[in-house]
Amino acid sequence: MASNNYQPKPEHKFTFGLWTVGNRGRDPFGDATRASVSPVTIVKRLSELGAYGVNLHDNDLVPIEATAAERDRIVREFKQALDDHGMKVPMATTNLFYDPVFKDGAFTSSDPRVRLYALQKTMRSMDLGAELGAHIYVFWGGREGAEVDAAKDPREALKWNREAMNFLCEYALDQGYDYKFALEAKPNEPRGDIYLPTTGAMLAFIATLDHPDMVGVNPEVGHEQMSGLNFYHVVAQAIEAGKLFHIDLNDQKGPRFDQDLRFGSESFKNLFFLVRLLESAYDGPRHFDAHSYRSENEEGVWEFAAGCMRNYLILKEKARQFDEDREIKALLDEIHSTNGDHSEPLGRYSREKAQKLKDLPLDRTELARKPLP
Ligand code: GLT
Ligand code: MN
Ligand code: MN
Repeated sequence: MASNNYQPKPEHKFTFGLWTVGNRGRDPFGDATRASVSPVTIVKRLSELGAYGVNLHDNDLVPIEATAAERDRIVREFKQALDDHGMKVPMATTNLFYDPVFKDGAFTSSDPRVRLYALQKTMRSMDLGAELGAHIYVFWGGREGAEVDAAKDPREALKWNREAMNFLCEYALDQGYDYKFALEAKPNEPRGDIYLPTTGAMLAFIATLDHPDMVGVNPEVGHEQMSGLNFYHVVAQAIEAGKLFHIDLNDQKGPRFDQDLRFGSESFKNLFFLVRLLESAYDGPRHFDAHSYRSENEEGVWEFAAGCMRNYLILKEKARQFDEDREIKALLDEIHSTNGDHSEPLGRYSREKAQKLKDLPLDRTELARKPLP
């Protein structure tokens, strides 16, 4: 039955970053266009909209210069708000890009002391995330890159990055934290080029780590589209590899700067297939890393957040209709039909099988004649 009720509910597992709904509309060319919203208010407003939880960087909640006592008070009040509104923090991450100390990277800075500071900051932030109940830890290395390739050998940078990931996996295990790490790729911005620019590159990197099972990916719609890729295919590969640990949903107008647009505002067809895939093969949070437009005032931020969830639910409903449509089913059956001939899986190689296959009468002209609907 078609549903006109696209009301989000916690069971849909929709989440937002404190940095997304808290975004004040700043961009490289212009200052903030609205006031900041406190994390406690964000928790309250998002729960009223039907969200499941909020995600955060360490410094979205605790200012970088806060004393230990201030930190404890902020965290206590925030936990109270989570309890009061039945909201979760499924994912946490570290801000390794805002402070000037990270101007040449965090885990890949040329300065070993900066690399150590990045590790120290991440361990403390992992403690915070664990305290808030997070089980997914995201790494977005926005500053891990270069403008000037003469200054740093990318092979060195990769080694430093790997050392950091291995160390932090051990730290999580040692502390008994139940974290899965999710690596988020982006091809550029804020760096001229960011190392490990795509989710595919991340998957190859993960295979070289000491604890590959603990580490997966956090693909973002806009970031892969910046590289001109088909996001649906990117996510399908991550799922097939058992590596989709988190996902950042938004939208983007083609390969240009990172736009973080409202989910489902541009790429209808690609996101339709994405939602259809997620609904059948992904159980984790649906995180919106989308920023309301700087022309919005504070009320507009909540309308924007509601719009992201609504668009997801509309696409989910369309996916259901697609899967139940008898005409579509018949077409798919026709495409996949082989009259039963040779439809068994290829299976493992054997010399006999290879010989049999070489002798098989396959008429390419006749095969090419089969029309596809
Ligand atoms: C930053 C970035 C996002 C990342 C966040 C996690 S921070 O806003 O643009 O894509 O997901 O660090
Ligand atoms: Mn993101
Ligand atoms: Mn983005």
